[in-house]
Amino acid sequence: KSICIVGLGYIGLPTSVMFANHGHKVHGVDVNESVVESIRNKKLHIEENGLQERLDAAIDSNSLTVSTTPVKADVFILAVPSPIREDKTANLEYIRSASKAIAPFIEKGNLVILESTVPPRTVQDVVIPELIPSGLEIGTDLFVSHSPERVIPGRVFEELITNDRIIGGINEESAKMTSELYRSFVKGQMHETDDTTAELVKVMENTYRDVNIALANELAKLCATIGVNVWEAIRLANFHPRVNIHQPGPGVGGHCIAVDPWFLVELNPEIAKIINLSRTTNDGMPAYTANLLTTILQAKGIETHYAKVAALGLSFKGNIDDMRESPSIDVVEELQKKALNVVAFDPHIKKNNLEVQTQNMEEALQGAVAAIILTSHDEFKNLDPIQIAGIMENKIIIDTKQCIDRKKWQAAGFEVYVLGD
Ligand code: SAJ
Repeated sequence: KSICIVGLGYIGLPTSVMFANHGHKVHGVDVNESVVESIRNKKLHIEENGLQERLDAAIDSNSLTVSTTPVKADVFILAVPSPIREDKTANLEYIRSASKAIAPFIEKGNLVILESTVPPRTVQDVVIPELIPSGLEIGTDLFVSHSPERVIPGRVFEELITNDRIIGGINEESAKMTSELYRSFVKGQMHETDDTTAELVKVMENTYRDVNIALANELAKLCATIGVNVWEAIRLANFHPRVNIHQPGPGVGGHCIAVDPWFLVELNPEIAKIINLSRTTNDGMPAYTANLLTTILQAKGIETHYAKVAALGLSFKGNIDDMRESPSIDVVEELQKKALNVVAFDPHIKKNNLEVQTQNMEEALQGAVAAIILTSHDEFKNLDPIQIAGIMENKIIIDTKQCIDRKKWQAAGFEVYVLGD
């Protein structure tokens, strides 16, 4: 089939190369010219395991072309962002404009698939109205579905292939056509349903995770007051066959879990109380983390005003390069509000997006009164405390992800503090 994919980000690009490497002719579209230019030259603007070789193969075999405008195709896939506004309501403008952009290229018999995570009813209320100008009868001449992406950054290709897929068609025929298409590379099961149910299912999955993480964070705060290590307690509780408590941390980031629950709150804040509270709990973790650091320093009589602190990790979680909604940035800001001099380092974030960022870890640690680990990058797990000990002002390390070997660090003379302990 010929497939036109709109949006070449964390989902659209991997999906494009997968279809291109599985017998389809793919045209990728992005409004950002520099993104299009770099993909055309086989240069990646995002980091994802296995993406480079798959992109090389797709471009070299001519099965993937890219530009800033859509082309005619059998299938159109929308993989554009659906962020929230300042007031926590969904901003569906990218979905609307992508739908509008493909409308002139649509012909009889085509299929339009929305992959972006969206509030329930978006296909009905936002996408379909933009497709009506095509003049085609929706459901008989033009088929529409929602098949939400469910892959986890870092393991995108593995999950694209093995995860089950939710296929929400506006009618059975739309769902069937969509299942058949993804069958090109999906080994998991296809679960066909209607479009609005599929929209809700995806948002529910991420909300479940957010609420569960909020519970873990609340437990972490409680544990800290009674001298129990929450990580150990959660590990033990999870041996129960029906318990799966998630992990605490400095906050919840990324473009999914920190965003999607608001779509449900927006539906009815009076009803969605636990969801709302969980979002607020998780959003409060950066401030809690910053307080933890200053409390430790003050208890040791260390002057915090203008003291240098090394923040290790800026991406929203370990081993990825994505800084969207990263709690690390909020922790840095909270620390700055407390007049600390923060210098941040992240081996995965190449560009200097933040003023406080350095590309050199030693520069971050040099003379620091403490270091705080905010993401569980392998590079931090494997740090050699003996090397670091000499360059810091105090041997104090705060581990918000319980990712370093406490005994090894203690043996090197460090005082190790863990969030939720
Ligand atoms: N986090 C915790 N504790 C945990 C797990 C995560 O604090 O136990 C934090 C992470 O550090 C990170 C944030 O939550 O800041 C989100 O990380 P994540 O690994 O839970 O999820 P994402 O955002 O990378 O991907 C999620 C996945 N959803 C589910 O697992 C239900 C993925 O499958 C979705 O495709 C993706 O959202 C998406 O695009 O919606």
